[in-house]
Amino acid sequence: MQKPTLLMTGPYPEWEMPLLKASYHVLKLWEAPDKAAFIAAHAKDVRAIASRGDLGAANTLIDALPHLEIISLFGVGLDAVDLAHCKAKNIRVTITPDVLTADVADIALGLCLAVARNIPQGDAHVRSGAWANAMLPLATRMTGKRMGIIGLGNIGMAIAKRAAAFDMPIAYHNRNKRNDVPYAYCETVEALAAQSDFLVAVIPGGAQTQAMIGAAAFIALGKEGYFINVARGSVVDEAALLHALEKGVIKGAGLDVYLNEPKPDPRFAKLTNVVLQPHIGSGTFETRRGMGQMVRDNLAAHFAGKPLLSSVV
Ligand code: 8YV
Repeated sequence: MQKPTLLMTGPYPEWEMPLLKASYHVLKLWEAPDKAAFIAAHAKDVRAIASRGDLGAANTLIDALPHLEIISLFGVGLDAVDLAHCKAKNIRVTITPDVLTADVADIALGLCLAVARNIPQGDAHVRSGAWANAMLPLATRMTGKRMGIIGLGNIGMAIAKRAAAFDMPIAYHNRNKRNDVPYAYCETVEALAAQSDFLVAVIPGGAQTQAMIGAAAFIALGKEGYFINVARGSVVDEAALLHALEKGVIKGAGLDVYLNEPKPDPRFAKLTNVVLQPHIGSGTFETRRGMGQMVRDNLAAHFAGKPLLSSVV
């Protein structure tokens, strides 16, 4: 039987490639020098897209593929796929939930600690030999400080669980109050910021959350507060964040995501009160193996006519 043609929009971990190639005729869009010509040449064959949460699939790509049946995303972010468009065209969409929850929560807490305790500065201090001449300035305690979580979904809950181990009182903001958690609910991001020392964003990106964390939230968080983002760059008004960091409106930030990835605004790199990571919240061998498996399992289920494991459309 002929293998179905699978279009990949960007690289996966290399161990995934032989596994995918065993079942599919794999096309690598990102390696094509002329993407439009590549798509036009293969459009009729493509039955599936394997993409990533951060890359998604544009409607122009979807519309160019007349026999597209399924988009399988390596990640949980849905902001880069137009679900209504997929639904209207009867194209299934799958994600990789749960497997990445713990790692994204871990990196959120890691960023809190790294920025408050000046871990990168301490590392540089030892490496450079500066320690022989001077002590590192004192840092800020994290234990017992107030944790504010914007987006109390699965990852938000995992962050809360970890924050509880640091004796942090926990509050959150969601579109709706949850009745199944003991944490304090704030109706607005600004109200949550006003009662947080660490304000962590973990809400989905997309039109509904576009720039929802802005200047007023940073003023409310205040000059002793830290902002952490493991969600999407789009959920923050990035100009307001840069201003808040440059002017000391807030104390610091730990960021895994940016508006322009992989080339974030160069002003971030000039700041000494930020810890920056290259969108690696889910970036462990363990999690990425689980994500790859889930992409393949969803695709295999689709082509076997079985129920999908984790479809959103
Ligand atoms: C991944 C993500 O980093 O889940 C998401 O939506 O952004 C991340 O887990 C990305 O999709 C893989 O590169």
